[in-house]
Amino acid sequence: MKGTEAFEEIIPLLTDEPVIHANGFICRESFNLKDREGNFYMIGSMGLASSIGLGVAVSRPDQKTIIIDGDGNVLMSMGTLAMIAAAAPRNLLHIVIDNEVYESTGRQGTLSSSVALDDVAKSVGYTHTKRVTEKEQIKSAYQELIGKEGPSLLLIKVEPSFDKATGRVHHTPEEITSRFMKALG
Ligand SMILES: Cc1ncc(C[n+]2csc(CCOP(=O)(O)OP(=O)(O)O)c2C)c(N)n1
Ligand SMILES: [Mg+2]
Repeated sequence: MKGTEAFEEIIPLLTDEPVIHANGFICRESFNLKDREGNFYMIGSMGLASSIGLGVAVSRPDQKTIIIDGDGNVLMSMGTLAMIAAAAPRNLLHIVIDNEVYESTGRQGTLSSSVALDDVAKSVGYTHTKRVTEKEQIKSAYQELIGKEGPSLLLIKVEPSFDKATGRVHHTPEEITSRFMKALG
């Protein structure tokens, strides 16, 4: 499955959840397919979507919170997996689009080809983890995990295939922050 196809499956499943996106193509794909006020786009700072997602989940315990992360982002901030597991927000679903490369910067290989990020999450204490490799599996895996008490991690293995022509997020960081806070209420 291509990265874009993974987003095409996930986006229709979203309702009013805050969704915190990792930088690079993760932000750009989601923004271009469907911009939402509840989308926080982490522009530039790699590895931090998971920390922000944890903060949102802890401060809004009655609201499901979703992180859409990349394998390179997760590897850069692997300690945040442990912090999420220790804080144990039951309302957090952490989705990882794993293409085994830093696609946004030229497809350099990442360690996720030999380190199973779902196993790492399970080892540190995520309550549920699931790995999918086919786009047809995404909807049921998502629905299963969103219905359970987290923190949960859905690892989606994709081909490195994002389109370089995909436009950039055109909101300023200030706009992203203020509309995200408004959407949170
Ligand atoms: C601290 C820091 N280091 C490096 C970069 C450059 N950079 C931006 S996106 C990216 C790759 C992210 O990889 P991944 O999370 O796997 O997402 P993908 O690009 O594969 O969708 C890199 C290295 C950055 N923005 N910030
Ligand atoms: Mg990647």
